[in-house]
Amino acid sequence: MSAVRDSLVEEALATGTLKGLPDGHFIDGRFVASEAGGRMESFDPGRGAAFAGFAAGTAADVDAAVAAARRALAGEWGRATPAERGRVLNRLAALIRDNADRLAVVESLDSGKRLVEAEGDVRGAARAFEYYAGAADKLHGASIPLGPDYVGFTIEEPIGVAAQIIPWNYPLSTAARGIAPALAAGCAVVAKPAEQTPFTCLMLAELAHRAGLPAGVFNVVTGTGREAGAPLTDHPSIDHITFTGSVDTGIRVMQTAAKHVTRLVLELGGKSPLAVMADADPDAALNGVMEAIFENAGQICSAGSRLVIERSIADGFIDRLAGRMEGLSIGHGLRNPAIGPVNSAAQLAKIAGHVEQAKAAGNIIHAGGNIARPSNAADGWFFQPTVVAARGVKDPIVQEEIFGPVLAVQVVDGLDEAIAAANCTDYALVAGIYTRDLSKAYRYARAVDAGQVYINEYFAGGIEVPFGGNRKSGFGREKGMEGLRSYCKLKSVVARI
Ligand code: TXE
Repeated sequence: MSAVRDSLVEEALATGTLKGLPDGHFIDGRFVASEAGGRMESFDPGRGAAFAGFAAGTAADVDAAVAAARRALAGEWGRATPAERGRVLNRLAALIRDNADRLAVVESLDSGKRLVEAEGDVRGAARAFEYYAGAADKLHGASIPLGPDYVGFTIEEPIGVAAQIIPWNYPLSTAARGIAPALAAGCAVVAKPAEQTPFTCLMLAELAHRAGLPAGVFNVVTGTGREAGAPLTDHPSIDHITFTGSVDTGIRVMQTAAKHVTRLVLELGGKSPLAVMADADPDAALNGVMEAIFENAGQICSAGSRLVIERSIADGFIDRLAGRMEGLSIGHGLRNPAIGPVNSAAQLAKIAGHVEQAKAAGNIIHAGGNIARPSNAADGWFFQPTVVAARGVKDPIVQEEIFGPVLAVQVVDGLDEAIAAANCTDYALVAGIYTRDLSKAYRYARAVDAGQVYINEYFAGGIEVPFGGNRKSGFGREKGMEGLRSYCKLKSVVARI
């Protein structure tokens, strides 16, 4: 139990906001207002009401942030040794832990997610900085054997200024998983958090500064995608873009990046299958399926949003699933219910639209299916945990990312059909399987197109494990040592001796 956290939760629930939220962009080591003076508001999804204002940035603020990042690279940060960079990141990890309560409460209030999940995200963010702190001075090149008359080797150089476009579903953790390796590699960063959730990224930048990061190394410009995000990705002085968001915006970012031949990592959506085979441990599989789709009310790129289940166990499993869902509490994220709100009115309308379309097409709804209005948070944005039977592989409920607590069920016969069902969408981010037969599990892992496969525990692993997608889910990898290399440019040096 933490008294600090409890008093922050009480303050937020009683007053509808929190005192001391960061205000302004964070540019060159300090908070500054928008050059054009613009402001916008962030909403508490649990109440469906605005709780704080923040700076609405434009191209002028982006220019200032990119210029600060360039200066920082040319200054002491560019000369820091990898070990010195690692020490700063370790201090930042410690500061994140020292400020964990405040970060978690702000994250929950801003994004709507349950406080326990926000606390997990904060721990994950600290862990990301700790992991890459340890990696900063282990980023070796290779020596290349060319015979007695040559010396050949490679150097991993920082790519330069890295832009980070961050979504609203995991504001702090997405920022951390991109910014930590960028700083470890020696880059400078300009981050643009989602306009729905700007605050924890600003808090992170301030903590980084307190940890000893020189001014200008980590800048944050808040505002909309159109006014602040687009000028950032279109900036000629940006060397790399990490974008996490929708496929449509990802395509736009890629087109913009092409103009300047800017490197990019795209982490887009998913429609990830979770196969449950007849021989699976039924309780572990049930818990796994629930967590895969209901964590963060289903607003996860890697959510297990399709249950692919063997016919012989399908009816009993779906009955148990529907039974478990009836008892789930829904409410304000800071009250730690089983399911929190979705992030915005627009997202709620999108989810409801998909489910209404399925109902109209005749899909059977096994559970949920409607907007929820919990008695203690009636004006918030909530959707019931929902299970929908799919009508074949072409069904939109199977093909389209809903990004909400809606599980589509595909019934199959045997492993080959499970693999075919898993591979039936344009997305290829994650796939999971529950089975006691390891040979089946590995065959599935080989045959599905996905950036990562989870066997008998969905979301297994952490910052150590590379993460990213194929096809419409994007390309490039974050996390792990692969994530660090995303922020490096490789130089080969060969000498005749
Ligand atoms: O995404 P956008 P939205 C999916 C999910 C969701 C849908 C729409 O299905 O329902 O996308 O969400 C910034 N140039 N995911 O509209 O537009 C924007 O300000 C540069 C999946 O919120 O992709 C925000 O910071 N940046 C996903 C970020 O892009 C631009 C996470 C994401 O917003 C921009 C979120 C532009 N032209 C949504 N336009 C995942 N992969 O986890 C917007 N942005």
